[in-house]
Amino acid sequence: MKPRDQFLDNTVADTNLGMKRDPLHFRTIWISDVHLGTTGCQAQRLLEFLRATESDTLYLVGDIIDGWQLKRRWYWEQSHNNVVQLVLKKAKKGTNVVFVPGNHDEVIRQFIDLDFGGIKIRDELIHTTANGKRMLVLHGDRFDGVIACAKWLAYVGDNLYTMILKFNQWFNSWRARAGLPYWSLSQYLKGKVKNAVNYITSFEDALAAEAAKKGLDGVICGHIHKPEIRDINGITYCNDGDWVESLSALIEEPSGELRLVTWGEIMQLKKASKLAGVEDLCALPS
Ligand SMILES: [Mn+2]
Repeated sequence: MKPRDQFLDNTVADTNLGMKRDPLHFRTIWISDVHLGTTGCQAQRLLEFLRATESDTLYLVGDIIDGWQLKRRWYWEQSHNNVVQLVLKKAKKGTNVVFVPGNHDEVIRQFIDLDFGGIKIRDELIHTTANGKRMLVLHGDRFDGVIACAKWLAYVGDNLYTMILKFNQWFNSWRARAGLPYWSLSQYLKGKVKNAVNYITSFEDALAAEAAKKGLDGVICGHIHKPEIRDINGITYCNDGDWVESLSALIEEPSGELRLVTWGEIMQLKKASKLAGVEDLCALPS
């Protein structure tokens, strides 16, 4: 290659270093089940994820703040504040932030169709992907038999779940010290317990059926803390997971392709892009 050609080549490469080519810029990001206000919430890891990523639209698909647990015991760390501040900052800087409340933040449901600090509070809605797929976006608790029938039963389950999560955190800090990778006990248990498997399957089927009934291509939800993308009778079922155990999000590529990402994967991508000289896309909240 002649020196002049090489120069031209570099120029092209430089102009391509914009946001669109960065692997951490997505068309859309969906997160849910953050459970701010609980000890199980992994706010620090969520902060790292939100700082490393950018999107045109950010959907908060419910159970972001855990009003149920906060009502019983006030628990709020600085990192929980930082998450709220960073989301507000993203909204201010031009990210289209949409909050679809869930059952744990149902108090926010009274504010549906209002906007707060640039964050749109909305009920179930339809998202159209870049390749024209129409996806129903909702938290999903409406299809949860236990919660629809008896709220107290859900509370009991909630307490047991909190205990498992506490054990999980202790267990994983031990694993980290032993040099072992993160491993979710509750995810493991969910896969083992037959009832839980049955419940998850019927939840997924119910949500896919709802999307089919509305004549849509798919559904995007949260609620059951089980990240997933799969085809159910021609309907694309997506669950963005959670930030207490699986540390996952659903993303839409500029092409419209939907895929699940984890905190670990994003941290690796960030490391790789830093090596290539790309700075943090969103600075620390002050
Ligand atoms: Mn929920």
